[in-house]
Amino acid sequence: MVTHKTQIAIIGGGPAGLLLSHILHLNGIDSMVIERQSKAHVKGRIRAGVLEAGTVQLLRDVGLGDRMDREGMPHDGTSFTWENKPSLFIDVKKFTGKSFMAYGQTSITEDLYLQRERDNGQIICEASEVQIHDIDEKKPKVTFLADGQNHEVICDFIAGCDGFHGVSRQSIPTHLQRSFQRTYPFGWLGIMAEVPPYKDVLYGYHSEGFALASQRNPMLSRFYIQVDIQDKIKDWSDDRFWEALLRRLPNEVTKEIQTGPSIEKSIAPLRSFVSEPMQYKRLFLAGDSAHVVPPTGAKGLNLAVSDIYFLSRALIEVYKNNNFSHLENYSKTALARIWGAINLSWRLTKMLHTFPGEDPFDQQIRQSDYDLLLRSEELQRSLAVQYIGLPLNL
Ligand code: FAS
Ligand code: PHB
Repeated sequence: MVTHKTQIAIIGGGPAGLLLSHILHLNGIDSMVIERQSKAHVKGRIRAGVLEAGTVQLLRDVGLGDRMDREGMPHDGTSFTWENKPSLFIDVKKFTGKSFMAYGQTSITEDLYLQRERDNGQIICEASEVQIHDIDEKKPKVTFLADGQNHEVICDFIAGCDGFHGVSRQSIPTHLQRSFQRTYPFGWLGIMAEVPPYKDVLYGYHSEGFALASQRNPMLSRFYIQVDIQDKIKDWSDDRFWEALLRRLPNEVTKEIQTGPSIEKSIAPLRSFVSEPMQYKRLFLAGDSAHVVPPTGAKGLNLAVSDIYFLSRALIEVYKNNNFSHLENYSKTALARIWGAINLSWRLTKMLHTFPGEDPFDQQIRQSDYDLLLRSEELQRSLAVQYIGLPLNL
């Protein structure tokens, strides 16, 4: 048994785990990240693309903004289109004074790994059989297998940043847990193409299905279309994808879209999920280990960041001032912001997707949601405030 000692054991080396490790390091607090996959696998994941104003500011504040500010694409608003109706630009800058940034989670993960390596951060990759022990003791423990050896990490606290399929959430006694879930009867087929992107982040409703135009940099586009939950990648050639996407968007948009061969293609399922509480004794959950949102509101990664803002602030208070108040209220504080994002993501998903088996009443309600947005600047303001993200220092 190889024994390690640290202050915070972090399970999961995705954006939540790495960002927590980095912020703790900046505040002189020692941590060890234990990641199941290889570094290449984690860095190769293609996921989120839109950063809320609070996320952008936090990354700058902790010294991770340089590449984002060089390569990211700032936006003052987001576009909506609707079959046979006028398009709508939600002017987030006008309503909130803030902008959001198109900058891929892939790049953020690369930036985080690079920074942790520069700071000699302890990151154990390709760890298996990760287990949590003694979370109700003063010195909880994480054990795992790596390089053919058994390891134990003796620590003060454990951060469960291991995503929806991780082990951390299961370590909270089931009789204390409450979970809330909605699974959606469709998926998102996403492609990456090395072509100049459409100018806006654009959400499109069409009776054939939802479509989204996004971007990563001036020569890298990201597009999605709603597909049947049973669909497989092999069902979708590039040509079929582009034809479906262009059918679902109005001519004033499609004439600006450049198509090209996909360099990545994947289908993601959509679900809304929250598990409460996000803490038990010396275990604290953050990011997708505690909650998952459909990507329609671009909230998943941003919620992971706000969880880490709250959790790192709480742990720093404990070590610097022996003050446990933020830590004791971590779950309550994080959940208040999480449910706001769950709400927005669910509403936009309901409004912008066709649901199998829905009746004409459902369709009329969906159309009226959009018609009200078109007519009401107050509703547009409300959407802008939620889309840009509530301030982190609530
Ligand atoms: P992550 O899942 O990113 O990281 C968890 C880490 O823990 C992983 O590296 C995993 O390998 C590791 N792990 C798991 N089990 C472990 C164990 N037992 N031991 C050790 N390590 C373990 N969000 C958006 O905002 N926009 C999008 O378009 C979008 N698209 C997405 C597409 C897909 C297919 C998925 C799955 C998610 C998408 N998301 C999107 C949400 C996504 O970006 C998450 O919100 C974000 O990755 C959350 O970060 P983490 O909480 O760090 O979880
Ligand atoms: C993306 O760029 O991947 C993206 C943008 C907006 C969303 C979801 C995903 O709502």
